[in-house]
Amino acid sequence: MASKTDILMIDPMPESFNEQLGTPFRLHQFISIEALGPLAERIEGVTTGGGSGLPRAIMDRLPNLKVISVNGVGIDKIDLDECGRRGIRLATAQGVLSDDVADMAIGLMLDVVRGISCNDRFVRAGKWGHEPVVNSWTIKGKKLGIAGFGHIGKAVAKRAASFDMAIAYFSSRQQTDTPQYPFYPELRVLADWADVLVLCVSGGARSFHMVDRSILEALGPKGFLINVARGSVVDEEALIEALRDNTIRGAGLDVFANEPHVPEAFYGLDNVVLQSHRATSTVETRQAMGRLVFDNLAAFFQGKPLLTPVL
Ligand code: 8YV
Repeated sequence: MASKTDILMIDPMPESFNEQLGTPFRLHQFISIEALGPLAERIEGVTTGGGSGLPRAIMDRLPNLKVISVNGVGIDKIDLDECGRRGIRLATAQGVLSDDVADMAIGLMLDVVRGISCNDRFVRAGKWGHEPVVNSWTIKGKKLGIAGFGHIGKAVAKRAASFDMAIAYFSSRQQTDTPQYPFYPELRVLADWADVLVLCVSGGARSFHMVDRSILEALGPKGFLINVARGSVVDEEALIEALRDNTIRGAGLDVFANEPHVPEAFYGLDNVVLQSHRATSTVETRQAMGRLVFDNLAAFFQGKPLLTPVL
């Protein structure tokens, strides 16, 4: 009987995935570098989440690593140069999660602009009937700026169009398949134009603190920021200040710089809606992602092409 290939799981995967993946592979949950011991030599594949990636310290301990299958689309926490140097192949779960992430962006926008979570707290605190009900703002006719116009950014635009919003985008290059949306080559100019700025860019060095104090000032006191990209894209200190002093009106955040740590300063602010990096956390999408993680590994070890390759 052929021996099973050893796979290291950096993030825990659902039980159903373990059963499926466990058939042709031997799965090992990562605990710590120290705990890896002699197993490290046998690991040929890694599964990990986009938010966790594969820290270089772990990668360096896996001399026989051949393939990384990401349970997400983010590859900002994987050393691509080192993968290239060592000939390690890389696949993501691209294509199955864009709709859920776009839904989360729209949900956060509706929530913060219409004050839904804020009013939920008002009702639960028994304030209704004792204190005035505060008005929120209308979505229709507002200007939506989308930073990052890949699959997710375009899925956000498609949804927002049905709210009769004006839509424009910032991206590293103008897209040819969406001539209906104006392209802004400068984020600052888009932020100045927009009432709501949604971040859908990839993480990593190129987008680090792309949204700083000056972009928040450009967005302005009637503006809202929505982040479904990466926490690293936003200077969190600047954002906290901007929410406190009404440099912008509000924010909806699914991601943070140092997850799962969320700066406590956000907790006391009523003009921010917070989520625990769960835009792809639906039963259906997590199943589809898990399937793709498995199929990529299975394809690789059967000598077939990866389904959704990056490298
Ligand atoms: C997931 C993500 O939450 O796709 C990504 O890069 O960050 C999210 O979809 C994550 O991959 C699960 O760990």
